[in-house]
Amino acid sequence: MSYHKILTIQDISCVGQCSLTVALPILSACGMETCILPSAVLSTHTGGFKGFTFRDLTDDIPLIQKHWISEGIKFDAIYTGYLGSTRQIDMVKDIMSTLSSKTCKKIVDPAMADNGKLYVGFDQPYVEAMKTLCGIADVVLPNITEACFITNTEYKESYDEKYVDLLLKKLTELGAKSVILTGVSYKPETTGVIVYEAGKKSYYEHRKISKGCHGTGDIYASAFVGAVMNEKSYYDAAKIAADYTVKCIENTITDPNHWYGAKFETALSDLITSLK
Ligand code: PXL
Repeated sequence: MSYHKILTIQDISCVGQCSLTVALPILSACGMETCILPSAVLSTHTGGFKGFTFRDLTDDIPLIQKHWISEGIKFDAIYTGYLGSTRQIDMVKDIMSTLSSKTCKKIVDPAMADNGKLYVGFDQPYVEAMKTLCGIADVVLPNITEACFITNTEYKESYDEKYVDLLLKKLTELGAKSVILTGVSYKPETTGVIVYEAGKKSYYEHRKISKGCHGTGDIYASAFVGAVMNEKSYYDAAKIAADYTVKCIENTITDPNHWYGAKFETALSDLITSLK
C-alpha cells in the first residue's frame, strides 16, 4: 500500500455519518495519513434533523494555515467537501496554493446539492464561489444536481447522453482537469458514474438501490480519494468507490431506524480488500 499525507477540508457533523466523520475513517482504512481541517461544527447534518447547531470555523482557517506554513507542512492530496461559508472558498484556494506538495492532487467534491435542490444554508453566491474552486481542481466529483448548479444548466430528472456530454464539456471549460460525475442513470434499474479524463469518457454502470441514503456522496468521494492515492486509475477508483458505496447502502436499508446515514463501517473490510 502507498502511504501519503492527505488533508481533507469539510465540516464535522457530530451525528449523521457524513463529511469528516466519514472521510477520516475511510481514508485511514485506505492506509493514508489523514489530516483534517474542519470547516464548521454542526450537532447533526442538515438533511432531516431539526434545530441543529452550526459553529462556523471560517475565522480559524487562516490561523491554522499560517501555523502549518511555519511548520513546513505540505500535503500529497487536498480533498474538499462541504464548506462552511462562501468566504471560506477563497481561503481553501489559498491553502491549495501554499500547502500542496509538488505532486499534490486537488480533489473537489462540491458537496452542496442533491435531487435538484441546494442543501439548507447554501445560496447563489456560494455556488458562484464553488465554480472557482472547481476551476482549479485536478478532479471534481459532482452529482448531476451539483453539476447543473456549477454549469448553470437546467436540472432534469431524466436525460440522455447528450445532456451528460454538455455537463462534462461545461465542467471542463471551468478549468477542472478531470470529472467524476456520480448518479448518472439512463435506465430505472441502474445508475453509474462517468469518468471524464483527457477528453475520454467511460461509464461504470451498476445496480440502483431504490432507496438512497444520506451521506453516500461523502462515502463515495472518500473511497475514491483513498483508491486514487493507492495508485488506482481514476476509472478503477471510481469503480471501487461505487461498489463500496452500494455495499454500504445494502447494509443499511434493512434497518428502517437508520434513516440519517449509511453504515459505511460495516463494509470497510471490503474496501480494503478491493485496494489489494
Ligand atoms: O453529506 C453532505 C453534507 C455534509 N455536511 C453537512 C450536510 C450535508 C448534507 O446535507 O448537511 C452539514
